[in-house]
Amino acid sequence: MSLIGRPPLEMDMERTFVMLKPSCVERRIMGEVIARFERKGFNIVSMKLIKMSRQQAEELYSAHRGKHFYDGLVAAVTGKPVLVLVLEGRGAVEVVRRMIGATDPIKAEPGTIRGDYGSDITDNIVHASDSKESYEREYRLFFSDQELVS
Ligand code: FUP
Repeated sequence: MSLIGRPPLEMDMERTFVMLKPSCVERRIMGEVIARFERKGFNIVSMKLIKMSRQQAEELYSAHRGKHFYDGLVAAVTGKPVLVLVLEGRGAVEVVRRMIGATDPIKAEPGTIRGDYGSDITDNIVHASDSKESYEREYRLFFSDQELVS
């Protein structure tokens, strides 16, 4: 993948992609979740409320194609308002993954976002990239480089 033309990040800085799922929007807890990321010191580099297309949902979760929960997962995020964000900060990918907690909110530690707000495994409040490679693939489904504000 070419990084030519993209301004370099400051040393140590890393970006990650986050999606606040439909229930997070419906329950009006977006602000609380965003506040946690801000308090931790992450910069919001871009953010928008969208209705995800089926194609975007299928691409976002393409690693799970063929699994028993794939169709339900895609349906759960398609055509409903979700908030997509790019966050920036030291160790963003790993730190945000630790902040959101285990995939199943029932197993997620209290103090994590899923542990504090979730109960359903599919509707688990928030998605975040699980690696730098996932970030590079995922943010492009929703943002152009021009939309990332340093
Ligand atoms: P995570 O990276 O923590 O979101 O977890 P996974 O990549 O394993 O799962 C992706 C999505 O599939 C999550 F939204 C949870 C959902 N999922 C189910 O609905 N059922 C399962 O059995 C496993 C995952």
